[in-house]
Amino acid sequence: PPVSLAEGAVLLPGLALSDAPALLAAIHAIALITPFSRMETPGGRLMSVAMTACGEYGWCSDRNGYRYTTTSPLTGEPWLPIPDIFVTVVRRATAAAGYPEPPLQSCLINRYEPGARLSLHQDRDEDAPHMPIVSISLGVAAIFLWGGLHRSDPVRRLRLTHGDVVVWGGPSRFVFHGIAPLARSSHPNTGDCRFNLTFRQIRA
Ligand code: MD5
Ligand code: FE
Repeated sequence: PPVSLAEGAVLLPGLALSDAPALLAAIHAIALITPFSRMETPGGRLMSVAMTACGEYGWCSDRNGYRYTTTSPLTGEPWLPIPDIFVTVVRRATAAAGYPEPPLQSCLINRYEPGARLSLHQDRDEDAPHMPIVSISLGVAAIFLWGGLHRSDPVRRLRLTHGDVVVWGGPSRFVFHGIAPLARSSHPNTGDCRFNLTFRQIRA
């Protein structure tokens, strides 16, 4: 059953569980064409999370900043279309969370290896604040860090496991969040990795 985390934020435990093998197969197929890479931050550091994307827009970082692009900086080609199985799960999740429209302009694919982390941040590179973000967790469980609208607000910890889906909308769309360093562990479907799919609307 859906778990309300905060206003606008809904955890859907295991919503993607039965589709996880197909989601992972699609991730691997995308990565054959548009490989995972560890991008550089504007500050010159290499991110520990490896990323690729699909959809009309993909998120990119380099020395010049963060932005959404319509082509992969690695291949120079347009990002691949979002696979049907992704669309199916995102529609199911947004409907279950009570949102009228699924965010399907961009899918960021994050790969966490042991020790990889995402430090506390807000997602502010999109121009569609009214649209929720849908996040699907696959593989090794992670501790999601989940703060408030100010960086100094207290941070809660939420364990996200294989097949969990979270819809972040309304006032929860702009909370500070991150992922604690991934534990060295293994999952039957992903080895020692965690994958996260994040779906967003980028342009109003
Ligand atoms: C992850 N990725 O597990 C997370 C899932 C990212 C990122 O944070 O930016 O790639 S998305 C979690 C999220 C997104 C937007 C808002 C909130 C959480 N939130 O309000 O807590 O790799
Ligand atoms: Fe984020």
